[in-house]
Amino acid sequence: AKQFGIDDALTALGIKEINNGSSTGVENFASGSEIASYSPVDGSLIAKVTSTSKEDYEKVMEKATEAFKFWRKMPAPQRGEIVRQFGNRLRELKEPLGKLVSYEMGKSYQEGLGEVQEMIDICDFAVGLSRQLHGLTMHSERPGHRMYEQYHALGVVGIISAFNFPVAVWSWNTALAWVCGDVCVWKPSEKTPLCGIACQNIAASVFKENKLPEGISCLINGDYKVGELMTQDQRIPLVSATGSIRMGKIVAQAVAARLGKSLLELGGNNAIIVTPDADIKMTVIGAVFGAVGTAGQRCTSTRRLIIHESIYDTVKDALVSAYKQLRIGNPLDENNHVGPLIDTDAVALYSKALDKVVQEGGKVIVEGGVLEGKGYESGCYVRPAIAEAKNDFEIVQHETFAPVLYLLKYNGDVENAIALQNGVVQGLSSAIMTNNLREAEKFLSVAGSDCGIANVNIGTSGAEIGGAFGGEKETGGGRESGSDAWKIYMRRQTNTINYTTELPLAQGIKFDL
Ligand code: UN1
Repeated sequence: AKQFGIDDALTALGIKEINNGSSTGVENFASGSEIASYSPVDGSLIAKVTSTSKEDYEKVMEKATEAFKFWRKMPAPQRGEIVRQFGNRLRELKEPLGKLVSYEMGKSYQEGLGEVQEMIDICDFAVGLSRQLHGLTMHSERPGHRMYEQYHALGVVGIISAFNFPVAVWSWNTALAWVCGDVCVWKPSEKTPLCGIACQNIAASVFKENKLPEGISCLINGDYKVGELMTQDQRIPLVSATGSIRMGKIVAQAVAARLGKSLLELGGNNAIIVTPDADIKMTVIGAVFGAVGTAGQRCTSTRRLIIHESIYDTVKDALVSAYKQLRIGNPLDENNHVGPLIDTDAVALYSKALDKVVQEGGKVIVEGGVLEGKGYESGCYVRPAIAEAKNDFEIVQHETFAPVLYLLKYNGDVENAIALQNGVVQGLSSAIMTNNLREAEKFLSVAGSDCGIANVNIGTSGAEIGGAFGGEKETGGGRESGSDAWKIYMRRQTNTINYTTELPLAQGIKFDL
């Protein structure tokens, strides 16, 4: 991995050191089985990571629970100061971390840097937030009484994240949770464990420099069984999980069985509606980036284009010629647009989807296929494909985490397009391309898009951290990142204070002794 400076990046992130010691953020706790991390870029083994055993997990939880008792009492703006330092450390390490993300996950280096930028942005947001954890005050119905609400730290927050945003999604959760006074236990995807270790090293160094206890940031490694330790753990009041709908249903039920809270950010089936009033050039840029960026492995990736029949052929032709320009190859080489899929299992799902759409009566108009030969030895590089399809095809209803774009045709009013767009079980991101105010407002109205994200003249992916991120229906209903998403990381308390010498009851109830 000498090429593109990967070795230097690993050294800068302290990956080498951690391998012979702890991966938990707690000294010398790591005794389970091994997880091997292979790069989809060139197929080579980057490193092996020890997965967390049940005994280790217990030790982590003890440390975390202890650390919480300290951390919750530190004034929130002081916690913000720690997050500010963490954000600055990320600024210093943006390039090596962006490179590791690209190498371990396979997204382009530019997108790897973008992901680290999202981490920096959420830190800045959290620093400001640390002085704004506001509750409301209310007027009491009783004389001489005051009522208000306050937000207190919740406890140990469990974070389960996916391979596709191996560092940013953790930071959206953890930066907010930290300023809220919580401590975090993070299980990154077993497909990107080194990104987890790199982040944990960065966080641990900042906590250590500030002489703060271990356990404010904890890392555990492993597959779903390790995740289960958290979902079933009564000591974890909130589990935030990002991943497939299948995983989310399991997590939600396990957490609900003990009446804990879960924050779910699950699959999407995101569409762009292209109306007769769309700017075609903008549509093509938005759709192509949305469909092939991150090799179609964002939960916000564009899966469906719903195009009005009057401009269908124009849009289709423009897309076909845009796809011809795409360069597929090593994502660390800035000349390439599309990198590999995460692993060969993902490649198999991609191939299956293309077979399935044809079986169901669809027509492939930009051929897919798995690339072979020099530079493609990992077996993870595929050609982005486009198929003409129908919304009710089973495969179209399903989220395939790969660069496969389905073209759907609508006629008549934009309402018909909205019905197609909403006609899936997922509800994450959506967009309309139009210069027609009526169409745009219909799309944004209560009878419009049913998604958590609805954009006008922007594609479906690439949301900024300032807004709340997440979606409806089987996307899970959770909101992370900006706006008031912080509230789920805290517990709300309503306080009524009587400063008189009487004890009047609410609702005018008389109870005289
Ligand atoms: C994800 O794919 O899980 O909006 C997150 C976007 C990114 C985040 C995607 N900011 O595409």
